Amino acid sequence: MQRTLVLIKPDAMKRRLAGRILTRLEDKGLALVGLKIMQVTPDLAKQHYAEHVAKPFYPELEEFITSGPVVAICLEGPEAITVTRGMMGKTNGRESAPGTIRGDFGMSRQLNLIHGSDSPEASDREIPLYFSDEELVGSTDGMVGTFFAGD
Ligand code: IDP
Repeated sequence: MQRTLVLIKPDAMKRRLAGRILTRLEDKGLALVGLKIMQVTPDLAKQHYAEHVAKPFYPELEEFITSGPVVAICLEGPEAITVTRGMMGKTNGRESAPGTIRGDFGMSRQLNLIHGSDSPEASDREIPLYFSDEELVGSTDGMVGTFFAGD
């Protein structure tokens, strides 16, 4: 069982796509274990995108990710990181396959609607940037655990 950090980015919020994106992830079978709407600060942006801070596109990326609220989501499921990345599609919406979130809803490399952790190391680092332990529920008990039984 894996957890991943997803952000519904400000462009998707402005376009009122949050519900449709969340529905896709839930329809797939990923379990919501954390969910909130929040404003990313410049400090948080620098922590989140630490690997990109020195890149030429970083100032624009920070401006974008702090330009309005995001929905922060922690999802859980078997291979949740790879499953979510597959559903997102490639970074650039123009290169993203139809059927993926970025492929179906976007034409931009930067305004690409959704973030998802790209490795277990990334999710271990990113989830605590957005959620305290108290804000995450356990999904391995009760209904959600039953849903994944047998995998
Ligand atoms: P990912 O979100 O598909 O994992 P990363 O390479 O980690 O892609 O880049 C983080 C985010 O930075 C992207 O989702 C996108 O919003 C933005 N970005 C990436 N590359 C560029 C670029 O070349 N120009 C402008 N923005 C970029």
